[in-house]
Amino acid sequence: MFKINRITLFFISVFSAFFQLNAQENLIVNTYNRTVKSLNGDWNYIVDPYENGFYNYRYEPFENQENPANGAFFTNAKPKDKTDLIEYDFDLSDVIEVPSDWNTQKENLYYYEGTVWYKKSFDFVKTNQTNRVFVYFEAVNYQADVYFNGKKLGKHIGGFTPFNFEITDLLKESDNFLVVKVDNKRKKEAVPTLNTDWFNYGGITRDVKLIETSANFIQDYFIQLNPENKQQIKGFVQLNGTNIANKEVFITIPALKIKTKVVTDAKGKAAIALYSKKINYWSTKNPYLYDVILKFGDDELKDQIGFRTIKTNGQEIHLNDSKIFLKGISIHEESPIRGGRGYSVEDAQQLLNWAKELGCNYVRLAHYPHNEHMVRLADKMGILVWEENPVYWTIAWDNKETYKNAENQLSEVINRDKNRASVIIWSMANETPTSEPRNIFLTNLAKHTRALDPTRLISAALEQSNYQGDSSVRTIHDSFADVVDVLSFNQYVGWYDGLPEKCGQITWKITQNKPVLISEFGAGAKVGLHGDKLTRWTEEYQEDVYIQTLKMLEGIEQLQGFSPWILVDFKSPRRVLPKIQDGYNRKGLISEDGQKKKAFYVLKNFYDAKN
Ligand code: GCB
Repeated sequence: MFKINRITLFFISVFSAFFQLNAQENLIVNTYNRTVKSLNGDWNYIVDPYENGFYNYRYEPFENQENPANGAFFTNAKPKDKTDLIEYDFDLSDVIEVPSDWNTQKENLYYYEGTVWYKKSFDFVKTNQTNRVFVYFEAVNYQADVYFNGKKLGKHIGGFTPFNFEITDLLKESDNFLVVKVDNKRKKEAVPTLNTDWFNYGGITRDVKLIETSANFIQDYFIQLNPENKQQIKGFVQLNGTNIANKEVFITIPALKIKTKVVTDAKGKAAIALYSKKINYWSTKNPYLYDVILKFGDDELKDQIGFRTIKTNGQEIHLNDSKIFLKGISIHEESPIRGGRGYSVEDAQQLLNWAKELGCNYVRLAHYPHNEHMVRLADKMGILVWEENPVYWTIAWDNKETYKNAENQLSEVINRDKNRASVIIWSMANETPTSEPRNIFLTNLAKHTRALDPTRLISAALEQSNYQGDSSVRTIHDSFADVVDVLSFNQYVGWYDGLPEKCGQITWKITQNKPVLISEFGAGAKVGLHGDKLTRWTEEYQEDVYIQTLKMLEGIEQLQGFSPWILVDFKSPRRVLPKIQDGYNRKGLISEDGQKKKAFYVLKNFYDAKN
């Protein structure tokens, strides 16, 4: 029915490859302190399980055709007269709230995995004609194909990291329409893969913003303490625009009386090196944030940045050269207020308040990058953070695209959060089975991370095993342990591995001379279910697992902290036991409706007693 010539196809694919690269390389940081207009709120949506709005009846993508037919949803077409045949209409379709997942907003979409089209219309008057405008998505799960006023801007893969596209040349003062095809189908070769233990929420799950910038502007900067010299603040600033070579950028930190000028190179980048002997170091007890102001021409950008070092020293972890024990808890990004995917400041505040109440100085954000509110609040609250890439369980280790995807998602979270003092550990993966291709995959990720960010530690939640075949002695036998800075692993003695009393029979022989963090331990309990401590799912069983595990872990000489599994019960389609799980993983110390279980207090007492 439709013919398209090869040259057109070629140009379209070159163009979309370019735009994909663009999305990650031109990420605009610090959208909190820029001129933005929110596109949150009601969007029209169309559920499209057959992807009828994307492919024609020969299963050829409409977007590869010179004149996309009226069936292509991204054209947002309307009948021109009464004879016109158009079989969809965004404006007559129902609305859905952005940000938020579709699963908990629309009952009939609870388990839906597939394509949903989103459309938002808006007017926009630029404050200055020469200004540029970008559309910025904090996260869309999992694949987003983005179109603006009928033109493709690009696509983004990965459900938990931000991306932006420029729309300056396509923008009108009125009747703009932004269309996003959101597809959350799980795939074997994706990151994460088919199999996880969390809910695959679909949708535009975080904020959408229009960012207005000058023609040439400050796109990115990295301003952190030099781990090798605590009197030096180091990094770079990167400009964006056509006139960015050899330009002056002023950096001011008023409280340190620093006012400095750097000059950009041909690519608009300049190295930063600032000195002060009077830095008030950021720490868990003193989460001091400095106002940092960057100025380039008319463009002025502020941030609040903490300065601290994080290093390992033999078997210890040092924050500002002092040993610190990480009193942690693992957290999934679910809203403790509404249920469903968490996205708001209030969600983040509630989760981190609970962590504080538990006595934590550290949280593990599992198993994927959480929203930016979390790390910004952690900065203010003095909570250390482990951030994780969603390389989970059985990834397609041999697939080059899978690697690229994992690396890209990791780069995006590092880009977003590299100025947050709270973030101390980048985690490459969780519970991945050892094999040669997996070791290469993870080692390459670690190399990439170190090149992007030499100021933080690298880890991964590994698995433990029997020492020389003896199940009463446990060890870490994994060559990736040689690559990480901090040796972390999950262990479930007392839950998946025997009964709680088994903790008393196990000793640990960890041979690596590195700090050890237990990234997970725990047990399931239904809040309000009571019984003796050998009855599964009771609060008493879970409480006993905590008591026994804490005793057992004292036997690990290198132990520098832990993040038990998990702060709050969370949704997982793997958890089907009626009356107990009902779709929830019950290992939370707090139920999904905010009730604390007995084990909460065991851990709290332990943390309160530990300085
Ligand atoms: C694990 C996983 C975590 C699961 C947990 C469990 O080891 O890392 O994602 O939810 O166990 O509850 O089984």
